[in-house]
Amino acid sequence: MSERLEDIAAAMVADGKGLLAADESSGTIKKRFDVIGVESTADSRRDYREMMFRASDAMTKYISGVILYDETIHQNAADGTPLVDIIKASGAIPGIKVDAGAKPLAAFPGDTITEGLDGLRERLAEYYKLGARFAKWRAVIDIDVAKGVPSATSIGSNAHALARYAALCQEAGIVPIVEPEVLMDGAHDIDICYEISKATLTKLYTELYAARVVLEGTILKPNMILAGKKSGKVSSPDEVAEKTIKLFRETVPAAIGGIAFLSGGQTDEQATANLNAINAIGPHPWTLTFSYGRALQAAPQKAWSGKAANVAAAQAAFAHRAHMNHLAALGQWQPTLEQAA
Ligand code: 5MM
Repeated sequence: MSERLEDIAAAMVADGKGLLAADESSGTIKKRFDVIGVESTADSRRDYREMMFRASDAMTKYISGVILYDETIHQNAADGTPLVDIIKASGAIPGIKVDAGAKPLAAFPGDTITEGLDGLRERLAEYYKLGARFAKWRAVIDIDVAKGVPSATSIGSNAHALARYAALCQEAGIVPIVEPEVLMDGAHDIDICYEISKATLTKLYTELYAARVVLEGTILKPNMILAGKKSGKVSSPDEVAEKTIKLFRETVPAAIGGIAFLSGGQTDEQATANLNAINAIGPHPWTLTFSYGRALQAAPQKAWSGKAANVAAAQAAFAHRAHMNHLAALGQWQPTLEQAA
């Protein structure tokens, strides 16, 4: 494959394929394993991820790339094959999470700043040698209007960090996924999500221009525009699609390599239905696909439950969700396909 940043970015969103976000940090994967009653050890994490990367039906047809965690990019499969080689053999591109997580922003209670810039140039050089051709950095923007969260300082600091990260990635020959996640956990309505996302994306692209980031060699990983979970409202796919695309037309340059949404705590089927509705009202200036963590993995995690005997069933569950999201990335998904399965 070409090593030009814009070609890597284009391949990440091509043909209705999308990204598998398997970059849960140790704390997050433990929480996921707790739910299915599996102890989180280096071996159980390896077995679980190996199960997905060897799901050849899902990987070859629907997955363009995998976002890995530092531990995983160094791990070998049970038979000694590097996990990165299994991903590459399926035709998917290995990627790596390089942020060090969201930490409290001093003097701004309720706001966070994502850390990890120190030493990043050296870490990127190492990840490139290990096979990573794209990276991910996630900024977390919570919404609590009554408490003045997010502050303009939080949005500005996170956008600036994303731009510094993106410039370092491109210097290293690595495509940066820029992920400014406006959380859907709050009690806010869809219009507040729209306004906060608008402020975030506007600031993000101002900072990316200022940092001389080549937009064609970037992928945006955004939240969809929808009502917060605690609002008691579930935004319909048509409303999500209309508001998400309206916002992107106002704020996201057509030049970027593509858009790959996060699922953010939506149910599996919501994440698919909303992506489908977004693509069904196209054509759009960008290719829009998925970069889901929970909405791709919840079903296979449950099916697997830590047992080798369940590997085939878990791989089938993963293939099904990946297939549904592939169709949604093409605007060709229908709810009846879920029932049929
Ligand atoms: C897979 O989860 C990722 C890592 O999260 P932590 O660093 O908090 O452990 C996360 O960044 C993920 O890539 C994105 O949020 C998208 O995942 P979802 O589940 O929202 O689709």
